[in-house]
Amino acid sequence: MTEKILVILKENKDFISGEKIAKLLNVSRAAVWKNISKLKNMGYNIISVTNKGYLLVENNFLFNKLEIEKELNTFVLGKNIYFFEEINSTNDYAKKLINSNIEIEEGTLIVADCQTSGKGRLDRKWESNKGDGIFLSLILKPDIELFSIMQVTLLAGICVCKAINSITGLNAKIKWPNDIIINNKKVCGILTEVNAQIDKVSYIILGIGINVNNQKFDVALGDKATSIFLETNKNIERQKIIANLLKEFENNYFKYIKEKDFSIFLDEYKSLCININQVCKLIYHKKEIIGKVIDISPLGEIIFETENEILKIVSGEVSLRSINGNYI
Ligand code: BT5
Repeated sequence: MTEKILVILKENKDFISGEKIAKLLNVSRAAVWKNISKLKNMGYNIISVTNKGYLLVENNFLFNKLEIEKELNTFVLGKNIYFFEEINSTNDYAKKLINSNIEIEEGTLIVADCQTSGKGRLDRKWESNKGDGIFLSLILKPDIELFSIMQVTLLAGICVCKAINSITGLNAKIKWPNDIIINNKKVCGILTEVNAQIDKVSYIILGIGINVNNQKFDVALGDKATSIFLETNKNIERQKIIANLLKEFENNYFKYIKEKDFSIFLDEYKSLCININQVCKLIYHKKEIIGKVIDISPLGEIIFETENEILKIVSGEVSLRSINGNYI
């Protein structure tokens, strides 16, 4: 009911009485009052005036479960949301849910306003300050083989780029496999973790971190990171990006699961990928190899040409670095 009252308050630009809200929702005035108090505690600025009723002073930057639910227009993804003001890591929480006795629906979404131990790949740290970024994990249950997980990650990269670009007009690109880059700096990272039996996937945890309203970063990151705010000088409501991203991902993910074929997204991936035709250093099994990325295969591997051979490489413990400064 809290959400319904919020919608009514948002739709009314003038005061609306408790009685009218109660009538609209067919509930008691006491129930309205209780839920208005709940909204106030959540940070909504609601003015109450005797004989006039309630007026919501809009604050576009509140970020909570209600605001996310209100924006979402997906059918499956995000139907179940766990929201935290602070958590160690949304991916770790997803793991906890999967290992609990609760039945977890496909598309369950975990979102936090801040992470105390945000993780990157290989236990690297993901800077996750309060109020600035998107930290989310989606629990998926695709009927695919272990090898194909990488393709789900690549697909997510396409969708993050499209969501950022359509909302902001920026030109976000992908650094293979799944760093999202704007003007040579990292704006988003994706961490996919898996729960599998033999070679079949049981669950995928798709963790996505996007820098949205960050005005600065830890010195340790130097100038390797950027945010949408730093690139546009505008603050953006994070829930809008989440909604756009989930809609985009839902369309593509279910298409992918049906066809079990990444090649239908290959042209789009390649058009967003900054590595093609770049000479770079590949860090692979702790070895550094210099070569040129000549293409991306229909399975999503990079095709890497060195002096002596052509390698096909799947994502995993690989890192690509530009040697001519074209990207980080
Ligand atoms: C990633 O790892 O890029 C995956 C990041 C995934 C974060 C999300 S947030 C929600 C979910 N819950 C989690 O706990 N994690 C996921 P990797 O490719 O290993 O990159 C990590 C490197 O990126 C670090 O070593 C830093 O150099 C850099 N980095 C750290 N924080 C950053 C930030 N906020 N913005 C840009 N770069 C960052």
